[in-house]
This record gives sequence, C-alpha cells and structure tokens, in this order.
Amino acid sequence: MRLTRYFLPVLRETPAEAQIVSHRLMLRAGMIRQQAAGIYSWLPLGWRVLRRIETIVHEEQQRAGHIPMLMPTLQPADLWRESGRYDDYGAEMLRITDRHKRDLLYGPTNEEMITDIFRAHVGSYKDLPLTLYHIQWKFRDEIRPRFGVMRGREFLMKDGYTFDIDRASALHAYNRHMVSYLRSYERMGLTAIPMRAASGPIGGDDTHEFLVLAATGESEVFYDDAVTGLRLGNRAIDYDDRAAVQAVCDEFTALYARTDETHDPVAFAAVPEARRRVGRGIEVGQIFYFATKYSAPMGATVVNAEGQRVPVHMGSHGIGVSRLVGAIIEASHDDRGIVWPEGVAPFPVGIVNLKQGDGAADAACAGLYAALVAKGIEPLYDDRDERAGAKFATMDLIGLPWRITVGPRGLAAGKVELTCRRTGESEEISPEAAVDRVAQVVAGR
Ligand code: P5A
Repeated sequence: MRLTRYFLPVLRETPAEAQIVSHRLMLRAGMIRQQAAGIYSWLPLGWRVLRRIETIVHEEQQRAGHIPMLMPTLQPADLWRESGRYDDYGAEMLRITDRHKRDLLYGPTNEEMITDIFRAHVGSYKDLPLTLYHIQWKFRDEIRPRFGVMRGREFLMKDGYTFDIDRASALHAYNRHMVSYLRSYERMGLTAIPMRAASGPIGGDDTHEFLVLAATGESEVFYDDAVTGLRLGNRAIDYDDRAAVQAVCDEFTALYARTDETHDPVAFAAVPEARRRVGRGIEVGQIFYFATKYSAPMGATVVNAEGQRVPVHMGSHGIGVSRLVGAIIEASHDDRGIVWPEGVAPFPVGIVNLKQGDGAADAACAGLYAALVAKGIEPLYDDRDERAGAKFATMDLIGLPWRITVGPRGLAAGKVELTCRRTGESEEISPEAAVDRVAQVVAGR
C-alpha cells in the first residue's frame, strides 16, 4: 500500500478525551473514530489489526476442532423469555421493537440462540461432542463506556458454545478452550493469565477469566509472580487427548491467580512472600461451564446411550476481539507510539523513502515493494513528499515491526537501512537481504 493512496488520518495533537495510552494511540494513529459513546468506526489501519486478531482466533479455534458459523446481531426477545434472562439482563440489554411491534434485542451474547439451533437439529448423543462458534458484534448498554474500544457498547466478540453428553466431556471442552485461548494470546504477543473468576449473568460455577497485566486494567488481580513466566510455546497439542489437555490446564492454573471476585486471602498468604503480587489486569476472555442452565428450560435434549432423553451439558467461551486491540497496545508501546507484536501488525514492514522524487531512491523503493509483494508481504510505503523526521514519526506512531529506510547516500553503497521498531536497532544491508530478513520473520509468526 502506498501511503499517498491510503487513508491514514493521523492526529498531531493528543486527544483530550482519551484517558489511557491505548485509546490515545488508537486515535492518534488514525485507527478508530468514535461515532457515539462506546461506538466506533474502524478506520483502515484499525480494521487491519482487527482482521489479524480474528484470523488468529479462527485458526486456533479450528485447530482445536471447533466449527465456525455466523449468527445475527438482532435476536427475538421470545428466546430470552424462555431462558428467563429477558428480564434478568436488565438495562445493559438494548431492546428494539420492529414495525410489527415484535420485541427484538441487539444480542449481548448468544447462549439462547445457539441453544435454539441445537434443539432444532440435534437429538442424539451420537452427534456429540459439538462446538460451534462465531465472531460477531455484540451490544451491551454499558453504564460507563470508557477507554475507547476497551469498554465499548458495541464490541466484537468471539463466542463459542459447547454441547456434551456429560460433565466430564463438557469439562474437556472447557479445557480445550483454555489451551486454545492461551495459544491465541501468545500468538498475539500477549501473556494472558487464566484466573478463577465469578460467572455473573452467564451462569455456572466453573469459570476462568484471562487477564493481561496492565496498570490501566479494570480488574484487581492477586497472583503468584511465577505464573507470569509460563509459556505454551510451540509444543504440539492433541486436542482429543483429554489427559494431555488437562495437564496443560493444570500447569497454567496450579499457581495462585484470582480476580478480586474470588480472591481468598488465606490461600494467597501461602504464596511465598517474594512472589506475592497485587496488580491490575485487562480481561481479554472468559470461559464458562454452566451444565444445563439453558438446555433444561429451553428443552435442548438428546437421547443418551441408555435411550433416555436428557438435557445436554453446555459451556460458553468468549474472547474480546475488539478489546484485544487496546489490550495489546497497553502491553506494547513506548513514548513514540505503538509497538505491534509481529502476529497482529497491520503491515509487517514500512518503507520510508528519504528523498521522494529522486530517481534512484524511487526506483529502489519500487523494487523493494515488488520484491516483498512477490513474497506475499504487503508493505506500507511512505511515498509522501515529506521531511524524513515526519515520516519516521508516523512509522513510529503506527508501530510497524520493521522499517526499511531508503536514501541516496546508502544506495550509493548498495545499502538500505533495516530498523526493528521494538529494539530500535538498525543495520545497513543490501535491499535483497532486507527483503529476506522480513520474509523470514513473517514466515515464522
Ligand atoms: C462467553 C461467550 C460471555 O459473554 N457468552 C458467550 C460468554 N462472556 S463475557 O465474559 O461476558 O464476554 C466475553 C469477553 O468479551 C469482552 N467484553 C467486552 N469487550 C469490549 N467492551 C465490552 N463492553 C465488553 N464486555 C465484554 C471481554 O474480553 C470478555 O472477556
């Protein structure tokens, strides 16, 4: 993409309304525009990051055997009357009446709708286990939307729903989600710690939240510092192997880590004092096992191996896709701007032409651009007629992991400069070597 043909409305001034760094940087980098309280347009750069996160979520969900689909944003109120949540959900639910005076709502979550789909099409234990998920916009009329996309009213969520014949099988589904979430967050460059939590309006007793540690987080958290060093890495995981999946969950949940809702001061006191931490975290996901809370009242039953009709065991599992954009920036920025982890960067590399209009510099940039595209990499090429300082400031602000700087002086020696956004380190190398280096990193992400 050439910057002169793109739409990147960066702001010079720091927007006064933004209280936390991720919100400020998203506005300054031209990623989002607020349209109403807690409701945002995703401008082209923000949209690209959102898509990168969605792609990782899709890949990891499907790797775990979960099936993608899509449900609507608007839902009939009657489904929610069946579960009893239409009245319980309260003022956070946006209620709508259509021209025929039928009650609808903008879905805050989809337990009822998926239960309706299940009961219409599944009747036997032989069709289980089943996990369906989608990535769809939700609406919650939050009393205090704030911090930009972090606590929005309209927000993008991945929500998955599991159907199993019994508790043991449902807990395996829960564990599969825990592991696939850990892998997803790691690919986004995040450390998200599973913490025992409270279930709120979704229900059930088994629930974990995934928290990214950040001073601006809305949740108070209590944890053993050793938990922050755990990594899944590239280990192979057989998602059908119950014992293996359980072992990973045990590893990641053995150490003390809880939100204030479930904090147990006595158990916390048993953590060695030097490792005891109290801090704040951003909740980027939550998983629930709630047994037959929806299936029993809504009649979602299957015939079991003994020929009896029994309500199916269910769980639901959510990732805050749009919130993650803010959470990643909270965890990865410096005083010059965003520092995107490779996995979610809107463009993997930027090209900066120091002397636009100079024949040799223009030709070298065009050559680099073509060579990267030939390797399946889309660069962002700053081809504006601007000072070098302004171009560097824009690249630093929008946080692309790599920058290739092209100028007449370097070119005379056959070199360009390859700079890593995270470390600030630069090397003078040939254009071919720069392309190869970037291609290597992109292949490994
Ligand atoms: C699980 C999937 C649920 O709704 N039902 C379907 C369950 N869980 S949850 O914890 O309430 O939400 C899942 C994740 O969505 C993000 N989230 C938000 N993101 C931005 N703005 C909001 N107002 C908002 N509310 C929830 C969180 O990341 C949460 O973990």
